[in-house]
Amino acid sequence: MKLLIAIIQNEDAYILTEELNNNGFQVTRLNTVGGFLKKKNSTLMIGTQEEKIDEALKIIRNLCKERQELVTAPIDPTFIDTPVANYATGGVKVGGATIFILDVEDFIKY
Ligand code: 2BA
Repeated sequence: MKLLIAIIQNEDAYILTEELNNNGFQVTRLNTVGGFLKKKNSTLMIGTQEEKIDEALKIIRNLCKERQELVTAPIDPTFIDTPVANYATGGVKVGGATIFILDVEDFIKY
């Protein structure tokens, strides 16, 4: 058995969870926050058999879109009370999904 941990964007979480459920995958959704952008995202935990991993990855790949996020930050982050004029805005590409695949030692349901 494997545990798939997929960090995805909130915009894709509902439809992806529906699609995974409809294809026989059990999913737990956690509300999470990205460390860099500090923006809310979703982390899905999907426990499944090894033979079904490719099917789950295909569903995730089809439904999770890469997006561009605008970030505004001080040009010199060491300068306290930075005037507005000294901020810069740039684009950051956020991936459709970041996925970890772990081996599960035991799986118990009571
Ligand atoms: P965030 O940490 O908020 O990162 C959002 C996006 O910002 C990243 O997209 C990446 O394009 C950029 N980014 C992140 N850290 C950066 C840095 N130190 N310098 C410059 N740009 C940086 P993704 O790579 O697609 O990641 C999307 C979200 O997936 C991340 O949100 C984080 O929540 C999670 N994630 C990605 N890689 C991870 C990892 N190795 N371990 C744990 N979580 C990860």
